[in-house]
Amino acid sequence: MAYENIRVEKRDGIAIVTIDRPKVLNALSTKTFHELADAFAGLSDDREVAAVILTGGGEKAFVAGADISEFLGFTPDDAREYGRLGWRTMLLIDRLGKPVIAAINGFALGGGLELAMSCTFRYAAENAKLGQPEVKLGLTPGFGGTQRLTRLVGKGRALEMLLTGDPIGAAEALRIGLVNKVLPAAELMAECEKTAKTIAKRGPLAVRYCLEVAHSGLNVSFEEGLEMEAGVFGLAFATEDFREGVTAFNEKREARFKGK
Ligand code: CO8
Repeated sequence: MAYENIRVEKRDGIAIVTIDRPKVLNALSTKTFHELADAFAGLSDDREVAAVILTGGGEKAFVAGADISEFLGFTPDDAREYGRLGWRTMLLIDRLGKPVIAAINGFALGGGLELAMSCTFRYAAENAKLGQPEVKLGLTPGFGGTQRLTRLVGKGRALEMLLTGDPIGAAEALRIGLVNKVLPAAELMAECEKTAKTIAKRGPLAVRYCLEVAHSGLNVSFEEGLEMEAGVFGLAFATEDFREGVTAFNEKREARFKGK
């Protein structure tokens, strides 16, 4: 599939996906969602890619939300299908089986913040503004915002953002745990790449198991979560990567993992 609204670059075991419609602050049109879904399905199966960075084109925005220009033409059915396309794409990113780092290089509003929250974790530029402004449009978040924000920052802080619709700055996002790091804009991508490359050096299966258990463990009791962890711990012992990791440690060298 040839892309019009996104760019995908691959180098050194990582992929960089850029939503590239800077004229409309990278707003998420139906076509953009289809392209993102296609790209991430491909990255999920791509054994050369260990980690992904997701960012926005231009200097101003990560993503300023769903593409509002499409809304007034939507029938209720269209709106439901658009909503489904959005949350399914974000769930695909959330459950990719490899880490996706959001590089928030400006506005992350509405669907843009929901997209960033569907990533594994987030680094932000100092100029970033993050918010769920849907109530200002007489709408609710439609791509998981009410669920992911409450889980990430707690119910009280999430509801303050959801009900006022007002954005917060990068420093406040860091303080409440919505982003993991704040960097000068010029250093954001380099820092994301550094972290992505660090993860790319780790055992790919172990990374995937960590992601799986962290996700599934949130939906079960603590004890069941511990059982799941024990399950993948046992599974790791059946991998070549585990033998290589321990052998490399004993031989005081870097491990060469194969993802087997
Ligand atoms: N959709 C479409 N176009 C947009 C969007 C958007 N979300 N955001 C900005 N643009 C366009 C502007 O219309 C403008 O276009 P033009 O130059 O043709 O007038 C261009 O991008 C530049 O924007 P501004 O001139 O407004 O730039 P400013 O720096 O003055 O302001 C803001 C930047 C504050 C980000 C401002 O653009 C803004 O408020 N944007 C809208 C933010 C917003 O409300 N986002 C949430 C949208 S709703 C959503 O994401 C979830 C809906 C739930 C989906 C449910 C599915 C059924």
